[in-house]
Amino acid sequence: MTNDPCLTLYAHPLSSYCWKVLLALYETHTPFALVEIQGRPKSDPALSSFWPIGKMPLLFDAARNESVPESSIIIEYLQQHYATKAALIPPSPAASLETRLWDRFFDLHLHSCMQKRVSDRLRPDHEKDPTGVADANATLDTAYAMLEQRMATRKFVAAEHFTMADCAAMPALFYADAIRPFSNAHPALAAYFKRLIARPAGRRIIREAQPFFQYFPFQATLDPEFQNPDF
Ligand SMILES: N[C@@H](CCC(=O)N[C@@H](CS)C(=O)NCC(=O)O)C(=O)O
Repeated sequence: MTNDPCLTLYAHPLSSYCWKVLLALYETHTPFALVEIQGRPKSDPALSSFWPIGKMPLLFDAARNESVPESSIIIEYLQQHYATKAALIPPSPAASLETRLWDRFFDLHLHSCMQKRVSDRLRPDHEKDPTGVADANATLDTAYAMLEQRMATRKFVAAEHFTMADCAAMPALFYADAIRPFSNAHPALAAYFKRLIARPAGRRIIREAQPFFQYFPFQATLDPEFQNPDF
């Protein structure tokens, strides 16, 4: 009899999509082993042989001999096979759709814009894409305004309790706020973000990422609180 977890997450502590799955694992107290991807995921043989798209995270489940890519699918898989303590996708059909809608909202309209800003910052000057950056900023502004309205009357974004949509929200908002800060027009959004990062799972993920924040190209505008070892 071994206590080794059968789940292995291929991920990196700085990666925002990996945070989304780490949040799900920590929130549900699901045991797993972390394999830290070194360098680009595309050059990692274990990951890219299964998922040539070359994006992390990837979950491997030794008990079922299954490899699972894509953060939302990993969370759905965890819910189907492992989650015991928390329903990250609510059982009611209406609430489950709402959860998936807001999960998509964060990935497609916040996370992708934040990633666009990061990748543009890393490009050499002659490869910059000012139109793409302006589009990303405009979408972020729209997304912030929508969230401000929604979060004015809610504790969690999709249901009465913490769900997959909140897992998607936390990393997207964390990095987006450093790149295009919330303003005085966003008190409800800022308060929601604060509630997410105050959860033990959120704090743990931020602490685990601290040694790597030096590689985040917007480190200068990251709240110093997040870089404090006592966070
Ligand atoms: N849709 C994917 C997106 C994953 C993704 O964009 N991962 C980034 C890290 S946050 C990545 O692997 N980037 C590495 C690269 O593009 O080389 C998901 O939800 O898992």
